[in-house]
Amino acid sequence: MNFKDIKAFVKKNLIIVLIILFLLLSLIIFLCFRNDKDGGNSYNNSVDLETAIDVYQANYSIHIFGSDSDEDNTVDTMNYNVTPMINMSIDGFLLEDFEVKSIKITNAEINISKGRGVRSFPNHTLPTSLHCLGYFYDSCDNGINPKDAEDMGSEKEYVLLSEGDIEPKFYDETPTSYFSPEIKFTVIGVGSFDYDMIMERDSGFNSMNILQYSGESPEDLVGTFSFDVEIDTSSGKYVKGFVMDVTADEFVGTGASNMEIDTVK
Ligand SMILES: [Ca+2]
Repeated sequence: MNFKDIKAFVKKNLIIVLIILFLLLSLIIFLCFRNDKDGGNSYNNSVDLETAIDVYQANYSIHIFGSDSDEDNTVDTMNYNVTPMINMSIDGFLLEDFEVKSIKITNAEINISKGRGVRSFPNHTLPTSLHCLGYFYDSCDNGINPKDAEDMGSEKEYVLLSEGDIEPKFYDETPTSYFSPEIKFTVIGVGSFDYDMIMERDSGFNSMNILQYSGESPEDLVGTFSFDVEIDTSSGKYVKGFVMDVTADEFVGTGASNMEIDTVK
């Protein structure tokens, strides 16, 4: 078949040729989008590092809770926590040279239209022997009042344990063989209510009903919470993005758990 024949064929079967071209184009677009969904290449991790570092769990939970903002010992303010539960294994046994140099959380961001956003990280003084943590990184016994909680910024570098040590003694320590990012996002003062009025009306207060007491619409409380995990190794830098889109249907009762996190390579 020479060029002339091809030209004649195209002319004769123009519609079929156009359909084939259209299908090919659709296939290309579909493949591009599918790659994006699988993580795309926005951070360009090497294949080696993607093999060495695996995110095997990425979930988050929402918890709605009340706090006392005027210190009369009655709750009057609605807040919520967004807590990621992420587990990553780090194992460069296939690589010739693999040493973890640093592990950081970067670009922690809160995008909300109501309330005050606070990002919190554990300090190097919070022992893992303390099992009950409050809404921030503190003890349950004497927790920080949300009105006093300070935003700790968008970055946190973790303290690396020596190789082979897998037992962190502080919440901001991590082994070099796995990482579970410790970060809490809190939205403070996303609504308020009158405790005394509710007690009088319902002759009781139920923390499951805080959202209802506040009269806020879940649609107005939604937000996006995101951060990156950066692992610097002797074989290059690995960055993984995590995005938590809190939707209106996650504000039921006291919240939701085991929601899936979107990951971006
Ligand atoms: Ca109060």
